[in-house]
Amino acid sequence: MAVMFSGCNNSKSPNGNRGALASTAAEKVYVPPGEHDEFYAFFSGGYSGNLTVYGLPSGRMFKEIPVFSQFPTNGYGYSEETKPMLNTSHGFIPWDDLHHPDISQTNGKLDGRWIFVNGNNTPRIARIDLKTFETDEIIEVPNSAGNHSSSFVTENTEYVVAGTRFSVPVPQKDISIKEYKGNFKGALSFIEVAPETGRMNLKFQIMMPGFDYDLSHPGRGKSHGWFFFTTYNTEEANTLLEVNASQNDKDFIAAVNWKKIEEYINNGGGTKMPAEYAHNVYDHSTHSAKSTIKKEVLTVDPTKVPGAVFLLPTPKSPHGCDVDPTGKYIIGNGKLSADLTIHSFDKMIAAIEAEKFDGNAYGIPILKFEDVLAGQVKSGGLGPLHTEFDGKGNAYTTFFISSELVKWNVETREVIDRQPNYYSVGHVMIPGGNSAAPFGKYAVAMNKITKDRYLPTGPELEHSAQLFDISGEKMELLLDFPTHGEPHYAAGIPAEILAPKSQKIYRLEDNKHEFAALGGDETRVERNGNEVHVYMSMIRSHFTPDNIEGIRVGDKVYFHITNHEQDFDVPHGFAMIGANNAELLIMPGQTRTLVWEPEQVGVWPFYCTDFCSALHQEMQGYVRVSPANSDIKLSWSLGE
Ligand SMILES: [Cu+2]
Repeated sequence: MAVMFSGCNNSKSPNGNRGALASTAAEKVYVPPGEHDEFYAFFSGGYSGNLTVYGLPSGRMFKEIPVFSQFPTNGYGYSEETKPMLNTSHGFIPWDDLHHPDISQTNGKLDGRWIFVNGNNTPRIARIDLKTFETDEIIEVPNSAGNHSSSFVTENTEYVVAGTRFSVPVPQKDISIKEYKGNFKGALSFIEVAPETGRMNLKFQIMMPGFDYDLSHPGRGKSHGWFFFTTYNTEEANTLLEVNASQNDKDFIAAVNWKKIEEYINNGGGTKMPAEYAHNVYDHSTHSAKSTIKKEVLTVDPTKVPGAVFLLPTPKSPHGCDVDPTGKYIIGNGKLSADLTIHSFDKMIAAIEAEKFDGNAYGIPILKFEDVLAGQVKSGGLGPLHTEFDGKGNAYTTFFISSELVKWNVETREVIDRQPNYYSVGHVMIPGGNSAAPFGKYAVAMNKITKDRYLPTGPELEHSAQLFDISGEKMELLLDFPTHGEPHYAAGIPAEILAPKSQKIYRLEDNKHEFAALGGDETRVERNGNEVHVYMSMIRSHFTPDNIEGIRVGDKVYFHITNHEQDFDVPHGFAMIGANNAELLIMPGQTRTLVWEPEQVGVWPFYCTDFCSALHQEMQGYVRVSPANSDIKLSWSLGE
């Protein structure tokens, strides 16, 4: 234990084993040149706002997918086509704090169509297409703040949820923060997902008491139709929360029968209220996003739907809320508790049917702890946070304070094994972890503190993921690798499900972008007042047109650029000197638009930023910028 706490001093032999054992571990993670990993792993990028894609077991990072943050690497959030993705009711928000990725499911199994992630800060849920690995849709969540207990999906991806961490006045108003208690509300939002297209729609919000809603997981199997949310601050304190929100010995897991609420709504229940929230959708045929502001949301008062919401007392300030693959057990990890609490779904239903309640909170029935408890794990660890499952009857729980991963049996609650983490582990991920069918070969621990695990890089270190082989009785540490931002949870899926359907190009004949230049004869430059539209094409190794004259200071120049390549992995870039937004990286068959507002007279070059052929350096052109009052005619060259 001492080693785990002293973190900074054990650089010589942190895992104690060298020689034969270490080389066995190395072989298990070694993916030879040209061969592929067995799993994709999607890591939340935390405050980077983005999602990162890794291979397991190698720990190699393949891609960073921009979601909530502007991304200069490819111009996401800078190009005219992608700017609408970052629109919100607060205006353009070019960053967020991305937390929990979850892969779509069919019949409780990962289907690999989409991955959902939440923006924790400015409440949003995004859907990423797993054919293109691009963000297709972002929906803002009204009446919420700190969208934390998200974005988990039900077993047929009927819904993705967004539970608010911070309760707020609903509707927002100017009131004293001291009036928190009883006046603030916690919205649990159910966003329906269209089965064919994945298109999201905020179907309803349950207006819960003003607790903090921390994490959530869907029921499955017999508990399908229910959703479970951990709460803290059931004290409804509004100051010094580290003391005042730890007064109650038990907080709650809120059990929500969403099928019952759905039925209530489908029969005309619920109250429509005004709300402003953005819904941003990217269209792969026009290669462009549109942002729409919605004006209304359907809210549900849980006390008006008998049998829909119950509170399960759970010690002590619970964080993780995890449902085992069978759907029988709901595990609440009390972050101030040494023991894990396992609730039984069957016992919960029996207690509800017998109406054995222990009072209520704002009209929501509270069940008795003993009536719903299946058992506890007396682990001796400190600060349990999250639990995942291997599909073979075992659970794996992270302990933040004692920095360890503990394996235990779900039925007997006996501890089987424990492995130290370096250091302060948060989430753990087993591929398929939030599903009825996990792939229990590897577990990845996501550590908050890295200290001496890598070469020092100044005060800032990337966080650390630790890969364990969990195929045997004992866990075996195989590999450390850095992760970008602050990872909160990850989602893994066998490569054989995703790789075969990964898209290689965008077909030019499907390009319906309104400013695309699809044939050489469509390339041109047009002036409309002080707006100049350049319809440009690119193919190895030239731009058409290349030399443009007749641009004036004060013009707004739109470069609409279509990449004519139809070959896998041949993007071209576009960079304009003095452009104060970004460069663009344009995929084969795609159209992207960069706005440039020239401020200085002169002849200014542009060029391709992505080395694309032996003559990549020759892929360039000029724009001549004349004074604002110049009468030089607009002209350009097409290679003649
Ligand atoms: Cu190029």
